[in-house]
Amino acid sequence: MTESLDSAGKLNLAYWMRLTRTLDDALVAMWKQGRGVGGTFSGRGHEAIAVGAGYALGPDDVVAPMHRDLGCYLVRGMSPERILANQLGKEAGVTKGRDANLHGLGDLSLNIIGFVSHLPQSLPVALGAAMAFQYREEPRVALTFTGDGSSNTGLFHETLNLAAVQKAPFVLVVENNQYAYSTPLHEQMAIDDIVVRAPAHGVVGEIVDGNDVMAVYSAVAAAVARARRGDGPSLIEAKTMRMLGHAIHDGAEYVPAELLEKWQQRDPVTLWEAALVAEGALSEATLERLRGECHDEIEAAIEYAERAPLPDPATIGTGVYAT
Ligand SMILES: Cc1ncc(C[n+]2csc(CCOP(=O)(O)OP(=O)(O)O)c2C)c(N)n1
Ligand SMILES: [Mg+2]
Repeated sequence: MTESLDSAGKLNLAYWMRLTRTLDDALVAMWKQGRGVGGTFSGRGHEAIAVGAGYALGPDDVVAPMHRDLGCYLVRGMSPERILANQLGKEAGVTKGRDANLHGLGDLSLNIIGFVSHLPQSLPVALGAAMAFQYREEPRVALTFTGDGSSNTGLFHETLNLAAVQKAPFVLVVENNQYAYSTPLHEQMAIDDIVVRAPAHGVVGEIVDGNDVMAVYSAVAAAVARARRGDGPSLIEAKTMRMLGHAIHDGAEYVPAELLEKWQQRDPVTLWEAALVAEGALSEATLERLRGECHDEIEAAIEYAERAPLPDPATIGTGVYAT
């Protein structure tokens, strides 16, 4: 992957981010209308991180997304139909109706490792994949994400340490969205930038504007290239803001309104669309068409998922570990 993009690539980023926002909005609306089954975690505000990082990977690279990375699932090839069917507990969903959530949205045929609820368990799993690639001498990279809150755990440090010692082809994107559930950043840690934890372990670290998709893409593409060259792991701290509650049942009254207003001015989806319009790469008419296409695509996927059958109750014990 190169670290810059031609105009088609830039438009692709706009498409994936708009599709992500449209699906995210639909999931939130459906939950509020009582049409959703499972827990719904909005990734509003995280679109540039999820899409930019996912887009920077090569086809054979592996990714382990977390709960705000809807855009990463989409950009790596998981269809809105399957995601929606999963959310509605349908047989056609990724987990065949076993987990109506973003949890478990793994599909190794797409090189996507499923997400489990326990944080940050994706870190050692992705590092294991990276070490396997290294051992087999395959030119592949493993990328995963973690939150600011999750970066305070022992597993975060153990993973970075081992990744550095092994010089593993591993990229960690920290989604610093200012909150872990209701706990603001400075009640969780006594540092301003999580990136300082990278050099402490011998890992290359960089801060990026998590609301600027091109910045995320470029930094991740450079980290992926470095990992593929055999130059070891990187940590990218992408600073952003969680624009809704932790999950949709959480109204986030504890977040100061001014903070949300400040970040709303830098909404990652509209920021990128405006940048493309300003540089003449996108006309207002094309932008309207793109938004319409995303809307129609998601509406069709909702219709499909709502009509799709539930799993056969006789299969309830299949594919689960405890029955
Ligand atoms: C081991 C573990 N403890 C607690 C939880 C419950 N929990 C889920 S998300 C979350 C907050 C995570 O915050 P952060 O890492 O900043 O990610 P964000 O949700 O902000 O994207 C908590 C405490 C969990 N999933 N796993
Ligand atoms: Mg957080």
